[in-house]
Amino acid sequence: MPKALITGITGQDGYYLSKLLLKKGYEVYGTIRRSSTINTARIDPLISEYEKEGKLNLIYSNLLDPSSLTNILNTTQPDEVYNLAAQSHVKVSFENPVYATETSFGSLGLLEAIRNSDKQIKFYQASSSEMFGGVTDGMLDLNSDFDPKSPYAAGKVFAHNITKIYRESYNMFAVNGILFNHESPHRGETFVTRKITRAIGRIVNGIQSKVTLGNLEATRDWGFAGDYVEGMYLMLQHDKPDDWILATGESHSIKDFLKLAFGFVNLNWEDYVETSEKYYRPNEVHDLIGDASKAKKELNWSPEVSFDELVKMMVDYDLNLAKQEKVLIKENLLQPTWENYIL
Ligand code: NAP
Ligand code: G4F
Repeated sequence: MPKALITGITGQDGYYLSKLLLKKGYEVYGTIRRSSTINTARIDPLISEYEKEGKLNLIYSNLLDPSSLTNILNTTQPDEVYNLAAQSHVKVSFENPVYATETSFGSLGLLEAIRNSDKQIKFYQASSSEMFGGVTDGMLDLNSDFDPKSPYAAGKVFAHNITKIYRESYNMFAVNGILFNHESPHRGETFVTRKITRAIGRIVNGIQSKVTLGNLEATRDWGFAGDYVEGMYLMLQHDKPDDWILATGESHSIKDFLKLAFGFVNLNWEDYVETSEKYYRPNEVHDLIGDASKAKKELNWSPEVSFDELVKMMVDYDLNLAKQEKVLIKENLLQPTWENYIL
């Protein structure tokens, strides 16, 4: 039975990837961070299903603590390591720049731990389209230059480069997946797509009246996270290590997203959306669109879920969630604090 170690298993991609690998029969080890409240909500259904039989195992660790990484590799001896851990919010990376970049620098500690324990372990690094800094001419591909525009992106460029350096220097199976934005009902609630669909659910259920956003003109190449983790897995099954882009090749503005999402509940987005400087970034990545033709050709990967299907999936999920919240609010079991939330 193959063994995989996933850093950042409690995040959006950690949920979809662990689900995929568990279904494939892997024994999965995931790193979690100690926090004052329990942070395993996304993977709780997987814990119930797989933990008892020892298929899913959670271990405390932090990418900022290399000793924890060495210990985990020695005790679990995985065949594959998926390094998904990051402070992944671009705007927050301007507010906590050292923490955000140091976490990406932590990838080096993990690569070193692999090099010193077992160089046969395959390593996946979660690289990001943010490294390109935006479109200058046509679609972004593997020949496009990196021009990071945030501490987050600068940290990711470091992790990307060091992964390639370890591949070339030590003959390690280390790959970079440069993924464009991917979303889902399990997307963090402070990313723009989920912030919008959460607000729609609450507006329809009468527990929120408006949503305040930042730059509505930016465009993104949005795909479905469930499709993208399949690509991560395929990269580690390829016969040789390399770098690949995963993207849909389509881009839409925040306004397009708003129009479509509010349209699904027959509301006009302009009646519910405000903008505030608070959500603007010191430096913006205006437009992103990616060319995933190499992944299609070499990995036989292509996204299955369309933009419309993705938005509908997120709206439907959040309508249902808000309906449940409404019941809890009525029974005084939940405080309706959402409009004051730091998002
Ligand atoms: P996410 O939902 O924000 O999850 C990030 C995960 O990293 C969480 O499990 C988080 O733990 C963990 N983490 C944060 N700091 C850590 C640290 N210092 N040590 C150990 N774990 C830490 O992100 P995601 O959307 O799943 O993305 C997964 C990876 O892909 C990230 O590296 C992200 O930068 C990259 N990426 C994402 C996208 C996208 O569109 N989603 C696109 C390109 C690249 P807690 O739950 O405790 O916070
Ligand atoms: O949803 P976002 O915060 O995602 P962003 O910055 O594109 O980053 C995500 O995708 C990257 C891949 O390209 C990942 F590497 C990264 O980890 C993360 O998953 O913002 C998207 C756009 C931005 O242009 C932002 O300025 O939406 C704009 N926006 C407008 N109003 C907003 C808001 N973003 C957020 N988070 N919140 C707003 O209120």
